[in-house]
Amino acid sequence: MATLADFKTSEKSWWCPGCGDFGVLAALQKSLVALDINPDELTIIAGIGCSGKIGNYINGYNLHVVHGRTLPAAMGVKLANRDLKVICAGGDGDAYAIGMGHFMHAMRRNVDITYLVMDNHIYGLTKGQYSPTSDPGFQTKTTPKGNIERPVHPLSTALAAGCTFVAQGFSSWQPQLASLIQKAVRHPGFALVNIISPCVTYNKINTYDWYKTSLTNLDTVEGYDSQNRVEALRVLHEHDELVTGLVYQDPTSVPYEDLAPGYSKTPLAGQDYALEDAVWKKMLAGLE
Ligand SMILES: Cc1ncc(C[n+]2csc(CCOP(=O)(O)OP(=O)(O)O)c2C)c(N)n1
Ligand code: SF4
Ligand SMILES: [Mg+2]
Repeated sequence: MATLADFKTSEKSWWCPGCGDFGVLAALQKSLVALDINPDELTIIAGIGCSGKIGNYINGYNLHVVHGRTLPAAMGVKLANRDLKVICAGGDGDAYAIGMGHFMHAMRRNVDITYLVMDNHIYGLTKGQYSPTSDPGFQTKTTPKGNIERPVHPLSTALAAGCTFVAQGFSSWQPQLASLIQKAVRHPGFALVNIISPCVTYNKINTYDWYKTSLTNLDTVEGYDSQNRVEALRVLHEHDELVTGLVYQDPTSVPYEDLAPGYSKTPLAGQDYALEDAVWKKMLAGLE
């Protein structure tokens, strides 16, 4: 069984002291141990951003892809080798701005991958521009007079798009976040965990203290039914998405891989594709 040390790398951290991304990394590493996954069974597909550096700090296969393109890469990896645990990680810009088109289609396709979005309501890597989740009125380098746009609501958007697992964690609340990540990885289908991960350098409004007083923990909401999509939408609306916990899980979810006609149970990556000479010649003849 792998230990915490097996998931660490010798890479020196690039993140600012106090960045919420440290909490995401810690919860993910703890979860991998609890899930009894080995580093050689794990693929992290990371986006571009401060958040995307997370792949460098976790021992496993790591693809650091073009900005906004974690999901197509992840679906390709999962379909080529369904034995791998595929976890995507990136920022709110990577997911909900440049990557939004992929996000919508990945959810309805329901390939068995986990998506951790490290949401700090800002573009951190490029030094503080507003993002799709920035609050109205938020002043940044690109919105010096305050943000005049309405924010994307990732959780409601996910529910509307047919996502079969929707959760939100907070990087400071480690036990709940680790538990959500484990549930997401176990879920058979596409699982979104939006993680509030404060940027201490460029976002002085949505701070740790601000979240601690603004968030409602769904685990403490009596009678909350995480299998009821309509109720989930209502509660998200009521709290302006400032909740943590399991928002929704479809207990009947069947992943894309199990529905695709003719798709093999044996990982494609492990199959022998050597063609017999006669078959090859017949194929060539068919092209003439
Ligand atoms: C195609 C492309 N467009 C723009 C950029 C510049 N860029 C790099 S990271 C980034 C946004 C980062 O914000 P986010 O995804 O929220 O990650 P964070 O740094 O906040 O973790 C942008 C616009 C890029 N690298 N590639
Ligand atoms: S700029 Fe913000 S998001 Fe990036 S490492 Fe620093 S605190 Fe974290
Ligand atoms: Mg960001």
